Amino acid sequence: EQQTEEVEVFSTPSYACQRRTTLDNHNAVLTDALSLLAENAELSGEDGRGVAFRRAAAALKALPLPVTRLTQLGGVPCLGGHSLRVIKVLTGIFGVGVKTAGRWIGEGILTLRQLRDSGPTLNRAQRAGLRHYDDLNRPVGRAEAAAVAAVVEAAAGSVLPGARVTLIGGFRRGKQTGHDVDFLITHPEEGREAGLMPKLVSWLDSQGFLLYQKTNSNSYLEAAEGPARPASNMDRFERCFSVFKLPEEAGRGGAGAGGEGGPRPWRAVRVDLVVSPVSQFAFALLGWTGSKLFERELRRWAGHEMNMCLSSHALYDHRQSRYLRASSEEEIFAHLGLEYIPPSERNA
Ligand code: DGT
Ligand code: MG
Repeated sequence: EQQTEEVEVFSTPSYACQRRTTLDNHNAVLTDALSLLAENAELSGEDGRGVAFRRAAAALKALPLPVTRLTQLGGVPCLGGHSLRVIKVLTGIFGVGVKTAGRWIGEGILTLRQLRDSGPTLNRAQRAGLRHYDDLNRPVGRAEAAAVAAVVEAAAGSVLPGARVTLIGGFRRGKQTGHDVDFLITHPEEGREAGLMPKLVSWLDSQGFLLYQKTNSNSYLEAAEGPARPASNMDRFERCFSVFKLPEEAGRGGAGAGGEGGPRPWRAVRVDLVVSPVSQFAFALLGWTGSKLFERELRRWAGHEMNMCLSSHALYDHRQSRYLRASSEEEIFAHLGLEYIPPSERNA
């Protein structure tokens, strides 16, 4: 699902004769799928399309690593046309990555309709993704984010009075639209937040706000992990990936109309919920506000320039061999020897 691990963006020369292509193919799933498309095209006499697929397959064959994200393929030639479009439509489904898309193409599934009809076994996330495909590929606006915020605040206030809900991600940086809405939830009294997520989720579910949810429980233990691994940017907070069923209000109308049945009273919206203990709140806030590149550069600065390890949980100083505490983002920037940059200026 969503992680901020480093991914290489490939750049490849256009002609196969400019590239060195060995027998080591790191993208066999995709290249097999594309070769199959090429064969089909050739068999039905569409030689042009056949060659296009063969070129696309060859470009992928030359890559030094497996592709994990579509965004890596920006610099790969010959993938501009039909090949990329097919992969794009399929990976546009929430819960479907390049690997799954490649497997389906290999099975002859090129469109959402074929996927719906021929039905390989989909997991829960993919079923939700396919069912709400249009909604989930339509940007979420600020008004919708505010409406989700109201729901999450009601939920948190109801299951843990005093809980604080903060809008994070792109909307905190002032973006007008987003692919999802992200929230960080904490409680001013350390420890009170423990076990909050399951309660939150069951409240939301009981009120009919959830179309899909997957909850991961907290597994971060500072003492147990020690400084050896704090740089890991995979979070160990209680976290919930979900799809909300957001009622469309009259005021926001219009945009929500979709599907065969005409205007609908609700739309599906991706929502990420994260719960952090208040002692880690500033780190979580900084780590989840983004942008992704800004976060990556913060960690790079911390490591290379300060000999520190920054994560969404903590900041470890290797020189002093200790964790540096902070209760605000300002303090973390100060620890890092950086001028404070507000969220609206972190849109790197
Ligand atoms: P969007 O939703 O496409 O408008 O853009 P953002 O900036 O809201 O991006 P999003 O929602 O993918 O993630 C929000 C921020 O949270 C992102 O800038 C980096 C951070 N983030 C996302 N997933 C993870 C994760 O698994 N671990 C950590 N530590 N941070 C994450
Ligand atoms: Mg977001």
